[in-house]
Amino acid sequence: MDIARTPATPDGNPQMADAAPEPKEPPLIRRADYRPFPWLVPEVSLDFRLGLANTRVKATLTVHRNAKAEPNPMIRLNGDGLTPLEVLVDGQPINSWSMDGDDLMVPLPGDSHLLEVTTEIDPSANSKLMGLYASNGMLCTQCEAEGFRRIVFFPDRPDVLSTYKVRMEGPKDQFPVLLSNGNEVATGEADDGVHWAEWHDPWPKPSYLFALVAGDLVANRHTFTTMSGRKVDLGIWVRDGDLERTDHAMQSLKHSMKWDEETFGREYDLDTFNIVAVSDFNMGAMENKGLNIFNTKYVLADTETATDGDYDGIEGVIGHEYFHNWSGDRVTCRDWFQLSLKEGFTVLRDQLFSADMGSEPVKRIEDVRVLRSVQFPEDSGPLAHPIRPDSYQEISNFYTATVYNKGAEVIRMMRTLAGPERFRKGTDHYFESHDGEAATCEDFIEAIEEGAGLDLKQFRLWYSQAGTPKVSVVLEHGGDTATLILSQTVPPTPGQPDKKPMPIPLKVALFDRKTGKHHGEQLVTLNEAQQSFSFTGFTEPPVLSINRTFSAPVAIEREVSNDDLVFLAAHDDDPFARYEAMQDLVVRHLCALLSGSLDDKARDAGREAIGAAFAAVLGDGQLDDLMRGELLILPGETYLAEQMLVADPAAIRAEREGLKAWLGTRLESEFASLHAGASAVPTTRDAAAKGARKVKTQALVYLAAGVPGRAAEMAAAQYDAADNMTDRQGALMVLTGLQTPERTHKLLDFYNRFRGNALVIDKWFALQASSLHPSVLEQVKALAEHPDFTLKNPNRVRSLYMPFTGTAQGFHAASGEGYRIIADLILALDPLNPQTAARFVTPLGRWRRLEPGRAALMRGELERIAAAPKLSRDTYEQVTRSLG
Ligand code: B3K
Ligand code: ZN
Repeated sequence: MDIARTPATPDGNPQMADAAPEPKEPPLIRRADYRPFPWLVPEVSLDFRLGLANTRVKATLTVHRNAKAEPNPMIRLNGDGLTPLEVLVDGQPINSWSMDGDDLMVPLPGDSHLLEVTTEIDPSANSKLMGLYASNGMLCTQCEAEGFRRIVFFPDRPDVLSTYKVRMEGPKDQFPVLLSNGNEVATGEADDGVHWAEWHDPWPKPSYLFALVAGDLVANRHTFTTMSGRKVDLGIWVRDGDLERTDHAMQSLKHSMKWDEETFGREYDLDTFNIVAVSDFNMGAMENKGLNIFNTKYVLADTETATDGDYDGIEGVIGHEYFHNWSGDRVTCRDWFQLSLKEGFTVLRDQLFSADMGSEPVKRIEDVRVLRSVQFPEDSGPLAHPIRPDSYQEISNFYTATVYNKGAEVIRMMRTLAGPERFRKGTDHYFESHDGEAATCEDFIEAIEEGAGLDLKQFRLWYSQAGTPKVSVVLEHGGDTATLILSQTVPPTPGQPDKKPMPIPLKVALFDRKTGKHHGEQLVTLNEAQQSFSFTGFTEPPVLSINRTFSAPVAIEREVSNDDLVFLAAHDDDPFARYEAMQDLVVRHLCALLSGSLDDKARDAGREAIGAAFAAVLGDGQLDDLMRGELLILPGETYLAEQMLVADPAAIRAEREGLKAWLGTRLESEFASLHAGASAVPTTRDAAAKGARKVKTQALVYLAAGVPGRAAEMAAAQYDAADNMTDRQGALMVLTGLQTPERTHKLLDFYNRFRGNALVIDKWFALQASSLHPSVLEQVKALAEHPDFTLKNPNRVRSLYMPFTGTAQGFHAASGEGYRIIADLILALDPLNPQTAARFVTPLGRWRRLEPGRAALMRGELERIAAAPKLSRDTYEQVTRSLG
């Protein structure tokens, strides 16, 4: 059996045509129901006659009975909104086919057949941006996870691997460039201005990696010589005016290719590697074999229009998609439950790559910040799931921070346990033993066990248990021995009330208070519910530094004094631990304030401790500015909310802003001189200049909270002097949060300056929608009416509404209007683009952790969405899970 959708009615018959159709519950797909597909499809040939509004596709499939599967006299070819125009078996038209829902069922009597199916589609009407769609006059595809079935009928599942031959023809003036996977093997001209191209991809792949692009594009072309001396033609394809903004992407691609050879021994395997940038795209990018398709956001950059963060994002995403060539394409997933096999591993690979290209500790801090602000809340909310989920209704909903980022953390722990060299032996073994296969997470774990020589029996729980483990830490001291007593609990999550203890590798160091030095870092692994570890040679109680480099994705709970945290913030030789001590200091202070447990005196003492730690960071001549910038970032509101059972977003905002204002006032001259010093650094792309830009805006952020008048002047001056987008955006961000006439002037200037540049106008929307300004809600409503706003472009939708979901005074307005705005958006967007609509359900799912007034309002909006007559599977699943 297929990983079957359960039948529409209990007896498996289609519903009666004259009965009013009940809105039906989408079937639950279960990991345990996996069965191999009864047919192998070794070869596929696709013939496209391209048109924006009408594309005709003929698919020719060679099929053989799969000896390893239960025999089935029918072949199920998945479809989504398709009608078969013609079905041929072994060259003969047949009419014995039938439809089962959207799927085409074709009887196949023998062991081997040639199957030909023709369909016709309208790419210009495809607003879901899944399958073949039109974007700005070009045609492009997105097939992962289940978009191929919107192009042709096919066994659209990742364990059916085929070699693809693609022929496409279309009007040359409209589509001068015709691209697909693999290598171009032939081109030619037909009559009436029509031309054609044939591409052949020799590597067997699942349908989700198919890609086609046709349009009026130009390329930045380079070559790369692989480690075995093969020359690869590289092309980054964009619209005419965008060519000069592709150099950073090209550099990033070459660095990725070299890095994967050096670090993982992986060489590229085709003669051509193409990247195409499209402006209408549901996510960041897609790793189609030999033809990556990218959101323009992750390709286009120059100093004037892209921030340092954008540059880093491009490098990371180019790396990520390129690395998929091995971790995803050469070795793919058996079924979608195994998604973390390729995504978790590839995120780890891109994280290691970015760390090697820039600052390792800063990259680690950034990655942990994302994990804590996005994945931890997911793990503690209604949508919690293990990195290898057990069931889903719509797989698009499982491209999550858990599968991606926690997945990467889990594999990173294997690397920490094995050490980098042995881990590399493990990954070599994985690639060698599963090349050309559709593998499982279990295959990966076994390969690491064998190759790296690890026992991961208990470690497998990280794949099956959801929830962020809590580790409570006590350090006792007696004689010359320090004893570390660790205990763990993994909290219950939906469908998983009881959890088992998991192996938790923690890097620890014990510092001597007097010398400020530690006695060597050690790796301890907590395997049981509770365990103790002893360390001798300490005549005085040492200071504990734990979970250094964030060696395990857990929440540490411990009693620790402000003095110890200040000590670690100043002395720890692990930069991550230093950052962690600063964060801890602030988190503890703000949580205590919010719980009402601090009197004025205790509050002042807490502030002084934080102020002293900040002053030390500001005055530390040894620190580079990139790291200094990290140490100066306060824990985010989401992370703070995560520390509380029930949160009041307005109170969190008020206390956090209060602390910022206090720091801005107390350290006004330090921040001002930091700003002045950083402003003198010339604009280049090197790390020092990048660090200067980072702390420059950080200084403004604190000053804006403490001395808004002075900050407004400085920000306006920074804006006017800016010769790069990092400074300009930073200054405008600060101004947008202030109530000053400069706010309006600079917002207008920014809009007029960059009008027509979609990616920069996205920033203009995002800056206003995320601002600290008290009227953010009114501003977002007005921006939704702006002529440049459209629901059709996912980047634009995300740029307005995603930042808004982070605003305490907007999204969390006590009236509930912010929640209503997002619910209205979901209802309006769902019929057009369900995948993007469903992403906005997550922020509404936090109601259980909010104070009762807001919780009721939020829940009410979820109920309103749930009651809508026709919801996509995507939104339906997220809303029902969120209501719980
Ligand atoms: N594999 C794609 C994501 C596809 C998402 C489909 N809903 C990009 C990536 O993770 O590399
Ligand atoms: Zn990926």
